[in-house]
Amino acid sequence: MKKLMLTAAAAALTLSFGVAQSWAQNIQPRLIRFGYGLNEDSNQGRAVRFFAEEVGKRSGGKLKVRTFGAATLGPDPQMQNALIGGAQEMMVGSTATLVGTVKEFAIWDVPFMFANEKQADAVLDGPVGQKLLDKLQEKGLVGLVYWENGFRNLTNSRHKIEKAEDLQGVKLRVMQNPVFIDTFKAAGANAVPLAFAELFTALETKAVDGQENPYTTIVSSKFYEVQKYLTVTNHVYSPWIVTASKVWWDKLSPDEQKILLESAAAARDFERADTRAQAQKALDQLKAAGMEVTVMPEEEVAKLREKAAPVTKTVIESVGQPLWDEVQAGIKKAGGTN
Ligand code: KDG
Repeated sequence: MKKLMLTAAAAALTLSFGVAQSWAQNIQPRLIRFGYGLNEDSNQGRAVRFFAEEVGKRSGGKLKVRTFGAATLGPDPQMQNALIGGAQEMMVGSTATLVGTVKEFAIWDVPFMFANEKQADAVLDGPVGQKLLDKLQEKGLVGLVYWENGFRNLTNSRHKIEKAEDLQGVKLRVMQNPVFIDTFKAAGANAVPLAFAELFTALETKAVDGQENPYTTIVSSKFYEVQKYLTVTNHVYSPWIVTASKVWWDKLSPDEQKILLESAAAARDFERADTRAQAQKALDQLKAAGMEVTVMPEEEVAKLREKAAPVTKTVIESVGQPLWDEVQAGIKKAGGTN
């Protein structure tokens, strides 16, 4: 009888500690508006929903994330401004559109810098990646983590692109970012900066001939419906970045901030695994959809790399040699094979 009483007392103590712990956590009921640009049925959409579920679980349902896909809250730059002004709480988008806010983010746009995901993960999740996240704070944004957009490849509706010279005169939509504009101008293309939300229509109406994005985006945005040719170049690795409004973030308790950071990191791991698992399937889907797929030969990729060299030099001058050297050291440390 005595043993039974001791067990019951222990159970009561454990339960009360658990309840006390959750009460001890300072979590207020909050609604978090989280915007993103790709379709809901995309790797980006799946990751945002994963994040929302994690936040709900870790906060006992008190922090509710309402997700807004397909740029319903506006293109990335507009959402960034909404975060800075405190009109929206969170978003995920391209680092490329942050270069006007923090110039050092241009380093992630340098063509052919990362050779594989292992290098990208090591640098983005390491000290250099964190240093750039921290720079956002003085601009009214909180950078939480990087997710994976992926290696970018070319599509167009005009003709097969196999040689570097085939890009000559192609009207190619690029992100609103000076490195992408300069890189494809140097390659001989007519680079046209456009918001992602306008891209499908621009391709459909032939306002532009082509664009460049990872396979998963080409599938989820149905670009194959209006693009005949796909050229595998892997010309740059694009990160996504999860950001929050600093004016909002600073009102959160440490417990609430910890939940959001841990959920964003868990969603990062989910998203990278999902995106990498989907990449080959996406390429197979594009072939099945009738796209003519060409792998640009290494000697032609080398010509693109050479044409882009002056652009890389300009980025190094802009971001500073020390930052460039730090990234290169991180790449070397990560090794060449993933
Ligand atoms: O909102 C779209 C962005 O998240 C990103 O996908 C942008 O890669 C991008 C592009 O080509 O605009």
